[in-house]
Amino acid sequence: MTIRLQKTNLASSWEMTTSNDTWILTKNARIETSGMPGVYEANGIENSNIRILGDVKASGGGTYAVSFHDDSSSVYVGKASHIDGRAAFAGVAMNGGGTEVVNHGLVQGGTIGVYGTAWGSVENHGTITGDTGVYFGDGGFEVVNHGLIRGGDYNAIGGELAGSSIINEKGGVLRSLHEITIELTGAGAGTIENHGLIKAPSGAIIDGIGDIEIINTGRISGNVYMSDGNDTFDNRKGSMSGTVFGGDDGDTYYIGKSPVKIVEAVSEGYDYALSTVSYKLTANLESLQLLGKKDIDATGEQNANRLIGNSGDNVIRGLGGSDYIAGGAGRDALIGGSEGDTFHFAEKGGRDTIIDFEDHIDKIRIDGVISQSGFDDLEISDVKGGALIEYQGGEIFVKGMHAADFSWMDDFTI
Ligand SMILES: [Ca+2]
Ligand SMILES: [Ca+2]
Ligand SMILES: [Ca+2]
Ligand SMILES: [Ca+2]
Repeated sequence: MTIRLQKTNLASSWEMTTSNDTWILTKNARIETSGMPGVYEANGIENSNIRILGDVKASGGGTYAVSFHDDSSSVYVGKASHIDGRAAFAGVAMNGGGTEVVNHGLVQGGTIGVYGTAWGSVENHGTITGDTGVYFGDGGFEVVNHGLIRGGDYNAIGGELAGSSIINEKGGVLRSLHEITIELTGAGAGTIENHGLIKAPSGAIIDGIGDIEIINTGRISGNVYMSDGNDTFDNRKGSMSGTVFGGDDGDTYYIGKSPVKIVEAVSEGYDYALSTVSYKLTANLESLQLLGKKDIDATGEQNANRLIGNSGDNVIRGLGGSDYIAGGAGRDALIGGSEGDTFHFAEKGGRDTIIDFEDHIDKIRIDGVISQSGFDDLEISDVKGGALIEYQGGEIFVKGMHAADFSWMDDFTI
């Protein structure tokens, strides 16, 4: 490996003409070109390690300030450096897969700040701007942002979802001035982790038909559109000021202290909420599970829901629809609401209370009681205010019922 230095100013392209070498544009050197790239790798050259410590400026619609052609090359942009492609197509353009940009300075493109024709990675500690900030043509790319990536008329980050990962670290800002901040397209699965700020005038994140996983421990300001696919939105440690639209298929929401507004339409799949705080299902979410061991409450919506308590003392309300309710461990209060509900009890069920048991309409299901003979073995007795069912591992106080009211056929199910 040879180290090649460029220490003086150039008014023509600086060309990488050998593979596997390190090319350094030193701190006070400046390259300025018109109609041709400022820095570029010649055809067939690969594995170049390009370090830009000075400034590069290129102008001309189709060109780039810095471009390289083949796999496994990388560009490092120093803290004091300015790669100015504002009057060109891109600040940095990468052709081929496995390419890498590490930016500590300022990279600007007219159309795209950092442009990958295939897949690669961008690690940004400085600022990247363009009409689109960072764009990759293929999936499988990675962006890790500690600085600012800003889009103008288009996205801050755009590309294919499949196999891609975007991590916005603490202190990092992703924003678009006029468009959706992150736009991922196509099928497959990919992830966005936000520990910083994602800000948007029109929408923060949109993905297409694929399965996106969004983990937010920072702040998202703007709507999130997860569209088709089995998507996940985890907001347990973050905050969110827009609305999350789940779109079609089965979506999963992790809910924490900070409230999230969720929109699911009728017939948009079987959707799950898992919550560490008391939570009421938004319309058209189907399942709610309480997490942790705190004494928190779960409330369903007007349709059939699956409602699962945690190990604390929970109040669980099904509301309308035929709900399936399981309090789990702890002393739970269970309220089925209208229509026929099923109350499910398992081992270590604690002492639960069914507040509104409707004889012949609601059903009790106890793990291990799978036939009439098992039912006959249950201890059912009259106590003050209702009936007490004792089973292996717990007790159920059924308010307003008498022991004689219970029959295997009408009140139990397996
Ligand atoms: Ca979806
Ligand atoms: Ca649904
Ligand atoms: Ca319900
Ligand atoms: Ca419980």
